[in-house]
Amino acid sequence: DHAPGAAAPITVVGLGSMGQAVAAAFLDGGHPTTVWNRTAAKADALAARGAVLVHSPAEAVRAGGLVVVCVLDRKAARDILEPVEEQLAGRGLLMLTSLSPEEARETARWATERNIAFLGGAVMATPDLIGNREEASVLYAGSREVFQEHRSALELLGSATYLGESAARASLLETALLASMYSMFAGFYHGAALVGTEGVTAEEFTALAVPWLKAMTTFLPGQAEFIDRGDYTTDEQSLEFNKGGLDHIIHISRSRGIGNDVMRPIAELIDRQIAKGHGADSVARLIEGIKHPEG
Ligand code: FVH
Repeated sequence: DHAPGAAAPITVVGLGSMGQAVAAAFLDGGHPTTVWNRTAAKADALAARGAVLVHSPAEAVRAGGLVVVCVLDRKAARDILEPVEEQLAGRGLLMLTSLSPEEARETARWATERNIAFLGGAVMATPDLIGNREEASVLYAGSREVFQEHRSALELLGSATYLGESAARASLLETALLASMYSMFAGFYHGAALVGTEGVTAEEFTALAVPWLKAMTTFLPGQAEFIDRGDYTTDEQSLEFNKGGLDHIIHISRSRGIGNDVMRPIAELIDRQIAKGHGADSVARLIEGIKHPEG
């Protein structure tokens, strides 16, 4: 529904802080962009830059092209989309609203039953980073056709990674990346608290922590190999070896009045695997304790 070679029309439904950034990136990339928001005033700046403001979700869907939904949550998205499901049939729908893996799977099923091609997107960025391909990334899962057809538009938002047709994947991978991030931050806070007992500032600590943590990430591919093989046999640093390190951190922290709430769960995971007789295995075996929690 657009001239060959011309940028495809895109409709953005939901102009909160993320939806506005997304619509602006499409506009900047030359896409004819139609927008709708429950509170119309949030479209003013976009309309001044050339977006077409419409006054109902039905008009927004009728505008043609890819329909991008970026409202608060699943319920808001459903309340907007269900009344216009007939107009959406045969169209591509990109959901940038955060969904749980189960919600994404259910929404994809709902869409498929109505002949709507569903693509879920998990935005790994804040609105101010949208458009920055170095720092913003979006994970996509669901309709391969929608991803391929609109890939160049999607790359206007940030780097675009397609994870396959299982719609739950974008949300699940996002959750896993956030889990890795939070535990890294928590370890950093523990370290900063510890050095603080000697008057070292968090800023000084950061100057050492950043290159250290970067260097440590080079071990992740090797850890992944153990995990994917399911064989943790190693002649390098074993669980027993790492137990010594963890016990040392816990002891020094305690002696300086620092809490061990971050470190203790790691020590407990190590202890459990050693108690099961795996002390000579790689520390990557800790994943077994995470996959099979006790109690
Ligand atoms: N902002 C971020 O950093 C994160 C990054 C990761 C992904 N999230 C998700 O993106 C979705 C939208 O987030 P947002 O930051 O744009 O959220 P708000 O600025 O609060 O805007 C919310 C929009 O949703 C509209 N809305 C809410 N309820 C309804 C409803 N019942 N019917 C119609 N629209 C509704 C709201 O409209 P209005 O209040 O302006 O009228 C805004 O357009 C979200 O899933 C994040 O988890 C962003």
